[in-house]
This record gives sequence, C-alpha cells and structure tokens, in this order.
Amino acid sequence: MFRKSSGKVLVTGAAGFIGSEFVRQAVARGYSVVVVDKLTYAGDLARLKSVADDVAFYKVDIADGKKLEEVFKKEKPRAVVHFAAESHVDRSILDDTEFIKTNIVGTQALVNVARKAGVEKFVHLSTDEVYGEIERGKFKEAFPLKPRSPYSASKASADLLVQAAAHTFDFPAVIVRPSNNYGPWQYPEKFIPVIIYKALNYQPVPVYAQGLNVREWLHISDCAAAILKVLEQGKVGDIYNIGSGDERKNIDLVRIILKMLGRPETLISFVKDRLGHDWRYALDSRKIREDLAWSPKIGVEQGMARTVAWYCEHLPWVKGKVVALERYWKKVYRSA
Ligand code: NAD
Ligand code: TDX
Repeated sequence: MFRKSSGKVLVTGAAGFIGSEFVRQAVARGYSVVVVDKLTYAGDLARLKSVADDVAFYKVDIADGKKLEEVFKKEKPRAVVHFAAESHVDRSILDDTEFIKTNIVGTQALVNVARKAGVEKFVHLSTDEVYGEIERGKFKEAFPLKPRSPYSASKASADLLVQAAAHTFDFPAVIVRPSNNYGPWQYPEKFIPVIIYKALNYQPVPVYAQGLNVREWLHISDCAAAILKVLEQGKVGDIYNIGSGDERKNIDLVRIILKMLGRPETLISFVKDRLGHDWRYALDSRKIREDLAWSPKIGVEQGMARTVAWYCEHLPWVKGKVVALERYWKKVYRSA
C-alpha cells in the first residue's frame, strides 16, 4: 500500500489535461508532489494554478535522462505516475516524430532512471487504444496489443518497455488503460472542446465520416480518482482498465452538446474521415471495480453539462489556444 507517508510522488506530464487533475486530487489528499513537464504546446501551468504553492515544478523533457536523474537525486520521490506523452491521434497521423521521442524513448529514459532510483511504485498511463478497435464485446486486460495508429503504436511500445522492465528487473510497475476522458482544461484539439468551441461561435462543427464511431466517455475527475486508487492499492505487475461503461456514437454526443448550447444541428459539418479511424473502443473495467472498489461518479449528461459550463466560463483560455490551432485545423479537416 502506497500512502502519503510513503514519500513524494513524481508526476510527469502534470501540466497536461489528466495529469493536472490527478495532481489537484493528490495534493488535496495530502501528497507531496513533484512535477516534471516539458511544457509542449499541450502543457500549460495555468492548469496547476490552484496547487502552484504545493508542488515542486521542473521543466524537463523525460527523454533527457541526465536531467531526470538530477531531479530524482534532489527530490528522492518514492513513486512515479507517468502521464507525459504526445496524446493526439490526428497529430500522430500528420507527423509521428515527437510521438516516438516522447512516448517511447521518453518512457524508456524515465523507467531506467526510476528503476535505478529504486522507486516503490511506477504507475504508467497507457490507453484503451493499444488494444486496437472492437466491433462487439469489450477489451479485457489480457487481450493482445493491436495498435492501429502511430499514436497507439507508440503507446503500446511504451507498455512493452514497462512490462519488460517489470519482468527483467522486478521494476514495480502498474499499467492503467483509461478510455476517452473529457472535462475542464482539455486542449481544444480534442473532440469535446472542438465541438463546444465551434458551436459557441456558430462555426461548422467538424464530424469525421458520418459520426458513427463509438467511444466510451469518462470524466477526468473519475479517471484521476481511479489512478490515485491504483497508486495506493494497485497490485504491482498488474494492468487496470479504467472505463465508465458509457458508450456514445460521436454524432449523438454532438447533438447533446448542441442542445445544451442552444445551437442548431445545421452547424454539423461531416468532414473526410480520419485515416485508419478506429471504429469503437470499449473496456471491460470489472477488475478495478472489484479489486479496488472504484466506480465512476459522474454520468455523461451531467459531466458534459458541467464541461460545457466550464468552457463558457473560460473562453479567454480557449481563445488563446485557438490562435495556434487555426493553421492546424486547416490541415486536419478536409471536406468530405
Ligand atoms: P495532454 O496532451 O493534455 O498532456 C500531456 C502533457 O505531457 C503536457 O503537459 C505536455 O507538456 C507533457 N509532455 C509531452 N511531452 C513531454 C516530454 N517529452 N517530457 C515531459 N513532458 C512532456 O495529455 P492527456 O490527455 O492529459 O493524457 C495524459 C496521459 O493519459 C497520456 O499518456 C495519454 O496517452 C493517456 N490517456 C489519455 C486519454 C485521454 O482521453 N486524454 C485517454 C487514455 C489515456
Ligand atoms: O474534430 C474531430 N471530429 C471528430 O469526429 C475530432 C478531433 C475527433 N472526432 C472523432 C474521432 C474519434 O472517433 O471523435 C472521436 C474522439 O476523438 P479524439 O478526441 O481525437 O479522441 P481519440 O482519438 O478517441 O483518442 C482519445 O482517447 C484515447 C485521446 O485523444 C487519446 O489520448 C486517448 O489515448
């Protein structure tokens, strides 16, 4: 059992979407937290503002083993939770270079440094996408890895490196595989904030193909709570799927959000499909529910309403990101 008295927790990628929520929850629980983040386009310390005085921050690239070693020597963390990654599928299709550097080489460097430092626990953030797609049924933790995008291939590679270290060196790793997260502070390249932002501004809402692909939506606060449980009680060597069980077709979610915002469905713009677009992800999450007594608390309708409200209240933050996104959107959205 890892607990706050066990020592410091080093969190990589904590200036990102899910990592920052994890840190907010860990700090509220009394943990002493060290943050390592390169602050890429996706990282933003504004997400950590509410806990800025409670965490030690290092602007470090996880692929830089020397700098990582210095942080570990100084801070002596007893556990690591590894969120840092290039996380967007569409960007990995445009150019996979940074995905290989961070998700594979970066994870390798971090695992080696953490292993030599003798940490008690290492929680590795994987994803439901490493299993590939599934038409019927649900992915179980023992399923083979069949990644199909450059992003998911890089994440699956990281899983294998972590598992190899666990097997070869008794490295105390646990892997978590969450489904699609949504909630406040998500970078507006991802589906939910794209819909909200475009709809708010009466702009065409880009939906790939016919919007029939299915994702399982999990609120970040439920996801972060699950990861905290895994840090504290997860069994070393094990893998935990983390899913809400709430599957939705993309188009259905768009309709829900348009309705919440009072915007017409005529804003929906079906664009050319994502290359290699995975049809459906669905996780069998019985293990974390039964072994660690975790369950999600926030349903999709309630969570989406709260998320929509958050974006309406934080429009200046979103607009600041959109300036850089306009050029990128021209590359990803092709007319059908
Ligand atoms: P994000 O893109 O919002 O944040 C990633 C963070 O990592 C950023 O703060 C960025 O600056 C940092 N980072 C990137 N490269 C780095 C490097 N080389 N060194 C140090 N820091 C670096 O990502 P997210 O959505 O919060 O996802 C977090 C993790 O969870 C990722 O590993 C992702 O693969 C996984 N995951 C995400 C989802 C989801 O729906 N968002 C679902 C399942 C799994
Ligand atoms: O503009 C869009 N239009 C659209 O139809 C975007 C950005 C997405 N989509 C579709 C593609 C997917 O079917 O919406 C769905 C969700 O897309 P993303 O938000 O890009 O998420 P996804 O590709 O499913 O991956 C996410 O979940 C698993 C995260 O980005 C990953 O980091 C995580 O591992």
